[in-house]
Amino acid sequence: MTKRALITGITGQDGSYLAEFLLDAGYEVIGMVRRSSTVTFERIAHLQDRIATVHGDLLDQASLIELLRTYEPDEVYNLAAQSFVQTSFGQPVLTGDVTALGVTRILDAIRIVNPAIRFYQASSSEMFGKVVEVPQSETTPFYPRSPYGVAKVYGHWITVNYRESYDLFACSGILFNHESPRRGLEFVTRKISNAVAKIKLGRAEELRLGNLDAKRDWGFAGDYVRAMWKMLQQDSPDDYVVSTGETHSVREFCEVAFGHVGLDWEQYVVVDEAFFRPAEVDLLVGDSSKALTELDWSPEVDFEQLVTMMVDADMDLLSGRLDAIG
Ligand code: NAP
Ligand code: G4F
Repeated sequence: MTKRALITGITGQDGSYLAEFLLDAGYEVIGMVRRSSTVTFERIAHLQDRIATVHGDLLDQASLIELLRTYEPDEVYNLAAQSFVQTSFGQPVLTGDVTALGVTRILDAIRIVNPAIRFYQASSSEMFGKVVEVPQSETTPFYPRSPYGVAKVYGHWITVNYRESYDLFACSGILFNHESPRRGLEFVTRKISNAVAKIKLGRAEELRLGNLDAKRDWGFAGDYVRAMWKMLQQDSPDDYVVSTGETHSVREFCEVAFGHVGLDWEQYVVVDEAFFRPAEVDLLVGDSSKALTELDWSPEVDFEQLVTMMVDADMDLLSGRLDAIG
């Protein structure tokens, strides 16, 4: 029997990689998209004839119930969110409504329509925030440092609560930062790779960044969607940290990215207060040994490969060698 998956957030970075992965695994893929005045399908344009896109919104409970009734998915991957930390400081209520309460809306829709549906929640290492131990694992207490982080803590615990209250097969994947050539341009990695390509091609002269000392455990999004799927194939639902176990600063990311095209980052990067946050997450590094042992998951792309992949892709895109990041 062909399995059917519903992905919320299919137009995002992870949604596009997960859709590719599930299609290759023989799934029928339904992607939930929200109404917008322009088309936001750039990342899934190459999949359009293989997936069905249907309208719904995490802010609208009835639309979620209707989608589950109509399409009867076996698995739901909840990737939709207001996912940019900086924006969450300016739009804290919207972030809470989508990124926190949105999880309850979809969990409750599952409880009402079909409690046998398996559910994946996109939780985040941002929940660890001002970390209380290094490295961070499934047992590390949360200390979020942004409205986004606070919203994700709510999403995590409501997932656990619905699992325990209603016996739902609901998993929370605590994923550390994962990047790719499809990453949104506002996130620091893609901001750097894109600026490196522009500077190299003579289309920009400098790159303005915030805190260069922040350290992140950066992996490749294509590796991380495998872990999401594996969680839903287990005998029982659980929560897992997904990470590389290595941490690097924004400064190191700049060094490798500029160095890859023969440039010295210090000549181009300008520190700009506008990109500092009211409260910062200084250091993230994950311990994903549970995912290795129980899911047989480990990352395949390392830090250097990730940075150079992103710079190469932006060089191709900006020199017209690619029409889109597909
Ligand atoms: P992303 O590129 O920002 O994609 C977010 C997706 O959510 C987009 O498809 C967006 O649709 C959709 N969305 C936003 N508001 C919505 C709403 N009200 N109703 C329905 N859809 C809505 O994020 P990502 O990097 O792929 O991340 C996927 C998920 O993993 C997010 O929940 C994120 O918070 C979480 N996460 C990400 C990372 C990471 O490092 N990437 C790490 C840990 C957790 P539009 O295209 O219409 O805007
Ligand atoms: O790339 P970022 O914006 O990602 P951040 O805040 O770590 O959040 C991402 O990862 C989370 C997982 O931990 C996800 F849940 C979340 O959805 C998102 O995908 O910033 C990374 C670091 C921060 O410390 C930031 O202060 O880079 C620092 N930074 C320095 N200059 C900058 C900049 N970040 C951005 N976006 N832009 C800058 O100019």
